[in-house]
Amino acid sequence: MTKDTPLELWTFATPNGWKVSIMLEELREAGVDLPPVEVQVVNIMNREQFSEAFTAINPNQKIPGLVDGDRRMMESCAILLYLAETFPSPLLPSDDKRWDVIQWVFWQAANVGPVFGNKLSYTRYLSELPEEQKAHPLERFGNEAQRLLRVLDKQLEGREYLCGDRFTIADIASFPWVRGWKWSKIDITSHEHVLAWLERVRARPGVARGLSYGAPEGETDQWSEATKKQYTAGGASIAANESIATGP
Ligand SMILES: N[C@@H](CCC(=O)N[C@@H](CS)C(=O)NCC(=O)O)C(=O)O
Repeated sequence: MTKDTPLELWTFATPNGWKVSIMLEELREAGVDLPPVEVQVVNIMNREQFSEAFTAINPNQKIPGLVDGDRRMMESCAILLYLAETFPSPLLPSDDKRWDVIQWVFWQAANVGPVFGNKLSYTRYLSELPEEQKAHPLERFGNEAQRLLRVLDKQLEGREYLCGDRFTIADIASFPWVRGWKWSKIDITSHEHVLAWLERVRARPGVARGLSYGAPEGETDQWSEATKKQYTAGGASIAANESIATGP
């Protein structure tokens, strides 16, 4: 890769997409001289995640994807690690502390993402399903989300950020999912350290710029009713869960 070879970010305005846009902006904040970044919008509401071009980058057909010269990357947390290794900064420490960060990144990927995502799906998108069929998953994912919030709250007690007094990719991984708590109807209001951390992270200029990727003008923190409708309709078709075997 030369420094002028653009990085291509294939993304959409969702929590997993924002992880990477926040990362790019936080790298800039950390003083990293990034190559040019080209953003390719993959409109998942229009099923563009199934296109041939995107599938060649991410065979799992879910945003985000990243292209850096010959390197193609899928999975938001793998992309965070890739960017952190490629462009060294305090976002991933180089000493033993990196293992604290890496384990919290994996914690997000294996727990917060799937659990918050499933809770969101049953809360907002599966309106066709009879209530009695939704009761069990809503209870299961709702309870598990609360357990994860208790873990997060405990970890944040006495710490500014997840792994200490420095903002890292561990914070970037969890923040976009937790901040969407009103949309997923996962009540975070009893978790005081989580609330304070959300505010602290949201106040960072790099985070603010990262969240603006793909968000309609003026809707970074609060979607309009029209945008909510659009996401509800798009989410419903995604949650219908047509398999890779059935194609687009
Ligand atoms: N584990 C993946 C999850 C990616 C993911 O679920 N992306 C969603 C948007 S947040 C998506 O593309 N959904 C479209 C679909 O499921 O068809 C990651 O972290 O990158």
